Amino acid sequence: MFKKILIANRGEIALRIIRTCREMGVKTVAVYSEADKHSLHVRFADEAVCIGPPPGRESYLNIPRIISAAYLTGAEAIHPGYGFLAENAEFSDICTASGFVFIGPDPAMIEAMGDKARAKETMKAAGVPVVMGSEGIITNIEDAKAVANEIGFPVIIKAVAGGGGRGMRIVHEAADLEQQIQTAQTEALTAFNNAGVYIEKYIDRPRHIEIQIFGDNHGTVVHYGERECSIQRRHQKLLEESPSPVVTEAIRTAMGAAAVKGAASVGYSGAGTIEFLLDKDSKFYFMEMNTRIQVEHCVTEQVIGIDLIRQQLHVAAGGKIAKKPQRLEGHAIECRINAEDPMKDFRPSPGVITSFHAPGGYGVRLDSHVYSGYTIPPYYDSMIAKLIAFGSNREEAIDRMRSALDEMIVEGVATTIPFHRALMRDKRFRDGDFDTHFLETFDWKTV
Ligand code: MV4
Repeated sequence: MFKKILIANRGEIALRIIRTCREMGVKTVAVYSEADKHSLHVRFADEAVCIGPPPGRESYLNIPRIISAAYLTGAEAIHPGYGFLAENAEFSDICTASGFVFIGPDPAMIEAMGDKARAKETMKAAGVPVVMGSEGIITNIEDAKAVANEIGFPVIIKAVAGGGGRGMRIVHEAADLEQQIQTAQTEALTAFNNAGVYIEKYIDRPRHIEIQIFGDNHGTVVHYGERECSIQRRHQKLLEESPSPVVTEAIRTAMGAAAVKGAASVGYSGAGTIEFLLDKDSKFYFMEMNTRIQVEHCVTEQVIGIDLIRQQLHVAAGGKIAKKPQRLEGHAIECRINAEDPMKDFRPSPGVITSFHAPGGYGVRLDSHVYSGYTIPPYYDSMIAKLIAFGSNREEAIDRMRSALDEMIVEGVATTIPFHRALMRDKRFRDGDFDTHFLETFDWKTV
């Protein structure tokens, strides 16, 4: 095992990684921007290096400064967390070339999954179900028209460099196709510096279900069940749970096997997530693969009983993972507590937390880097805590979450807590009767 690692991140995930490292006897190096001097990841790491001014591109996204910090402190490995440089192929490459172990996949893997059309073709070749559509990017309008007419309208145009819902458009009729493709290409070029787009059949009101997979460097790939992530607003997840209220043992087995087959076909190593769309007929289709640990990994940890950060370090250090299938036990739900005002269209609400009380008790976990007197800087994402409740079944987990939310106190800034309190009391949510469009009509103020 490594003696010392550098954590190239901030906030709750930096703290999450430090906690596991302390348990394992691995020393930690925090890096921080000038805005994060008083952050808990700086305080709890064994060493901390200031890497620059507040804006991300001058600190947490600045590769030379992070590599310099690793050299100076004698770290052996670098954990990127999520966001920032976690899915930057160049960073993975530079870490390795500089003599550090990158705790994540190699650059070729990150690149292959970063191109959404290429990722789809790779999965299709491995036998993973994909949505009907163009083979690779659209190169001429006549081919695109032929594909769209064959699969039927509505279709969806997606940017190859997009992902997470950026650069998509739905086309309802043939007359609009050419214009929409051109607009999509122009927008993709501006946003991603890559005009490549592809076409798919539009799946109406799908659910977003993802499979947690894990590979080691000895050829083993396993899955740890699914996460239900359909509760999203403008492609930002607000709540995740495992298992999904609609995934049967048969769906789980098929989806898990498909995810493992896809990941194994590329020799995947480390933590990864395969995202699927699940349609109304319970058919599922590959959507994207994330080559990092995700925000919502905690719900999987609670139902599987494995510390996924520990396992990332274990695999990166050359260790093997257990091949035996893992059984899901109980139910876990995660609510993202963001410093955003749900009364004002979820507008960010940075500032000083004047009072803070963390809920606790049986079956409650709070992953957070904030405290009373902490200032939420305006430069980074607005997530300040993840509240996780688990129980022997979904109803128990929801009731426990409702109770934990009711005792949580965050004063000084607006948060998404009132939204989640309403959600826990909503009949459709409690019945598991929702899809990716649920929040378009859910009015938390009237629950
Ligand atoms: C789709 C789709 C319907 N049909 N693809 C949104 C995020 C990006 N990863 C892909 N997304 C979608 N792709 C086809 N062929 C609907 C969505 C979608 C969605 C997916 C997951 C979670 C929330 C969503 C909200 C709107 C649209």
